[in-house]
Amino acid sequence: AAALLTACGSGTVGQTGSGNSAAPVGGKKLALIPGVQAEPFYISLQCGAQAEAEKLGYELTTQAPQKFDAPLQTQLVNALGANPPAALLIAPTDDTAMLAPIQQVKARGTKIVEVDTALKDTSVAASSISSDNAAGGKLAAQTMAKLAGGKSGSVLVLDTIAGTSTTAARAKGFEDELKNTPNLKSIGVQFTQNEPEQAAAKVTAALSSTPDLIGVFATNLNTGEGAATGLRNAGKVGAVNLIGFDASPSEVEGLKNGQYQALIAQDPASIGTQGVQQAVAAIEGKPVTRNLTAELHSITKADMDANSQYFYKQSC
Ligand code: T6T
Repeated sequence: AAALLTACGSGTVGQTGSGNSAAPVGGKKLALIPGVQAEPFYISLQCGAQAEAEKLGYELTTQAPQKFDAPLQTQLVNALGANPPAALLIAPTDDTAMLAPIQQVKARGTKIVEVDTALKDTSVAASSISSDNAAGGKLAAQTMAKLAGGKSGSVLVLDTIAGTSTTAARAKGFEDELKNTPNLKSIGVQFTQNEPEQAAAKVTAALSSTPDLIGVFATNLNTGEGAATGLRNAGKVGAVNLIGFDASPSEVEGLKNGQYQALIAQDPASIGTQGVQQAVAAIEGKPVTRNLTAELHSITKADMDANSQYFYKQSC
């Protein structure tokens, strides 16, 4: 786990208009609480945030839960405690369950910036920065249609945990767009709890219940890794098209060796950079943009070398 956050009550930051009544808090301290620790998407996001914080003269401390799990993340939010940071950048692991703990931090004067995922309640954060996840799902469906090349068949969508705003938007964007390709039919969205083993088991089950399975859309890194395992175990690599989201080192390796036919890569470093910029603007009373997006890129084996700048990092 990352180092514990330390508090600094000596700052002279100004209050800005988001309704906080508490005294200015946190000095030049920013806290980042990603969705899960030791995971290339959030590591890359942290790298972007760290570099920008240093540039702007702020100190960023990161602490991430061991699992993508709302109770574990709540403990970290609560641990910000009586000495909260000037701003909290957070990827809420549940769009509803994380509302109360985040609101408590906000009530002490901390500015809230959502990075990657978001709460359903849009009144809490000063700013939200994410990929356009619905557009990412749409891009995945268009890529799936291209890969099928007019062939008919069924498609499975693997989501993570109900209440994860990002993957839900990807699944919905995919399903909505797939309706424009009459030869492809979705057999529905299945949840994996963000566990590769569950994703592998869902693929195994779908292969036996749906003989015309032609494609799988895995809405994030873990679901993709599990789906690849499921296809490998059944000897279906390449016969069933697998489109993954994200571009972790293992997914990139999988694209290279034919386990994935395409990846939709996000730009997590840019989400981190923009998150810090918005947090600092909110702290310093400068104009803040409520919603910002980072770019997405569909990458196949054929163009992967030209797109290597979008691959995620394991360390900064
Ligand atoms: O896909 C990313 C992130 O955008 C999503 O919210 C959760 O899963 C990842 O971190 C990948 O594991």
